[in-house]
Amino acid sequence: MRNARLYCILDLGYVTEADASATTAGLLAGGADLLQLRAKNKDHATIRRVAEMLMPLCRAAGVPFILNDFPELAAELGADGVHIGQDDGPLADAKSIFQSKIQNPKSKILFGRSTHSLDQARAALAEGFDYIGFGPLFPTPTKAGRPAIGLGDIAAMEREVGSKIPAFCIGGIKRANLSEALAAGARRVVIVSDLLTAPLVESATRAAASLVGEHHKDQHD
Ligand code: TZP
Ligand code: MG
Repeated sequence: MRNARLYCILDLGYVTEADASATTAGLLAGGADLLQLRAKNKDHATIRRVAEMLMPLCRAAGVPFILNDFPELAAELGADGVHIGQDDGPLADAKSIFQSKIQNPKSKILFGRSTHSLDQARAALAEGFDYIGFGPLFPTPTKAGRPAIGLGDIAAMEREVGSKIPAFCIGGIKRANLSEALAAGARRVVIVSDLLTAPLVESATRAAASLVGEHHKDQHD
């Protein structure tokens, strides 16, 4: 997690249940460092079924499996983490929901928070989240209605928050504009639709992973 650069999301808005395993295999083979299942407007039975297909792939690849939105279900499934948004309540509530359902107590579960401003990023750090998402940097159809925040606050966010916990820039990032985000100071990114809609998911992911990795080498950190 500490060295994670590329966070990929299997979003059922882009990928059918039938394609979920093959697409996830492509993301993992291409170099995803974290994998989230995001399934807006899907019932728990569907989410559970898909998670149970993806988790063994993630385990085999040594990549943490994070569930979006549902701490209770994440605990029941034995996920490695849960990601919640600004409207999903405090971290303490998510933790206690998780704890009440956990089957096999494990030493470490990751709790991530979506943030949409520098202030929200600071607040998530202060609250004790393990990592944050920061964005959307660019307009994105994946989170329709959420305005882009631009690139101007990335450097300050990285300095204040990203130096303490992993901070993943997100939203409208594509291979084509990734270098802009990196040049603005992003050190870790989430890329969703650009990879999920690529004709060759694995090579698209590998290209994105190598851009983030190369930039890092240049920065000597
Ligand atoms: N949270 C902030 S922007 C976003 C999420 C889930 C969507 C990212 O998807 P894409 O397709 O990479 O813009
Ligand atoms: Mg949510």
